[in-house]
Amino acid sequence: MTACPSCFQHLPEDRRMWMCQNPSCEKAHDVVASAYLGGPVSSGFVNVEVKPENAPRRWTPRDSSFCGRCGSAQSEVCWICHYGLLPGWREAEVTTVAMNGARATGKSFYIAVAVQQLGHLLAHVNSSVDYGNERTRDVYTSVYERPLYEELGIIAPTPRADTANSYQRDPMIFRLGIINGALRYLVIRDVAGEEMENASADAQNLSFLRHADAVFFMFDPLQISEIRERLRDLVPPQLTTGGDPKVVLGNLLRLMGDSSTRLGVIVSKFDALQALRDVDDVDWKAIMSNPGSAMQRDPSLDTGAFDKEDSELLSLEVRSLLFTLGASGFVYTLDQANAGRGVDHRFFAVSVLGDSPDGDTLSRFGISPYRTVDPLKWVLQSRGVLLAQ
Ligand SMILES: Nc1nc2c(ncn2[C@@H]2O[C@H](COP(=O)(O)OP(=O)(O)OP(=O)(O)O)[C@@H](O)[C@H]2O)c(=O)[nH]1
Ligand SMILES: [Mg+2]
Ligand SMILES: [Zn+2]
Ligand SMILES: [Zn+2]
Repeated sequence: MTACPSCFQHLPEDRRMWMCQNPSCEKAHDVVASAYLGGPVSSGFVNVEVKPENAPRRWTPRDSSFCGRCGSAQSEVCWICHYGLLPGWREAEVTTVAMNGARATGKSFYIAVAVQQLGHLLAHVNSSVDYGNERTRDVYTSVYERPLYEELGIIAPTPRADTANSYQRDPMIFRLGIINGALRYLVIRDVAGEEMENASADAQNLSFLRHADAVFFMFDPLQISEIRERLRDLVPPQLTTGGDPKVVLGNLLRLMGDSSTRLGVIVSKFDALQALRDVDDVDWKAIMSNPGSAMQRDPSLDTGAFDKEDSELLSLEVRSLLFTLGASGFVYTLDQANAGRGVDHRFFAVSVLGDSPDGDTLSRFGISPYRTVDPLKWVLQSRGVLLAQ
């Protein structure tokens, strides 16, 4: 059983949908695909096949299908949202991750750097990261990689899904190779913080949040004015700050409903908090320079296995750090969600840069990521891609 790369729902085993992809064949407005994508979509001629009631238990659907209009070979699309599937997708194992958080919390920077770091991680399991399709190559290199690594600048704010031709309507599909006996893919969907700050609970184009294996929620410590104030002389001021994380978390939890998606709560821009070592405040100095703390280490790329003990220790430390940051209301919202049952969550700390950007250019120290792959290791282990140690 595998999931759709776009709506993240499990593809039903007993039915298939094929669609004509011939660009010169007739197309019609597709209500379902438009609702899932958040903008108008036209689709080609469709054929469907449903397992008959008297079919043998091991039913094999036909392996090809042809357009009733132009006769060309069709390709399979998701039964639910009509998004195109890559050849062989049903035989592969996919891990799905959705980003979340307010504006300017570091979601797009995270994707840019985490994908690079994932390559280093997979070397431990004798594999590597590749683009799953051309669309992913185009979007990842032009929107994420080039601005950050070549131009050493900023990534433009992610556009809302209802912006014309918004690139983030398409998931980014990465091929992780054959690991533990199966071909693995990782799909990452970015979102616009602007959209999450004002999200309505029935936004169908965000329904993938309910079905992801994990949602990564970015919490920006520089969003807290007291922290910004303390760091005024140490960290260059940011160009934008996003909305209240508690409000965005509330919107996310409404969108997720009672789903069992796990939530990685990531304190981003951790380099800024590490700069608190140098402020004239005994308490912060002590918290940020305790040599026994998991926050002082970064073993994330030492092995290809997920270190459960390190992750649990770090999670507890980051949780108490959030209290020190005055974000107790945020933490209690997680504990009390789902009518008091809480959400399955874990805390992380990452810095993708290792140092603060000055305005719209990166620090001359370049990019030295800290614990960036930790959240990915967590979700990949939950899907059996990586082992636990
Ligand atoms: N100090 C520091 N700053 C960071 C880090 N990551 C991101 N930033 C800063 O945060 C800004 C916003 O990052 P983005 O990744 O574009 O934020 P986003 O969450 O994608 O924002 P939207 O697309 O508007 O939702 C960047 O321009 C950087 O200045 C980090 O690790 N450390
Ligand atoms: Mg963004
Ligand atoms: Zn789908
Ligand atoms: Zn056709």
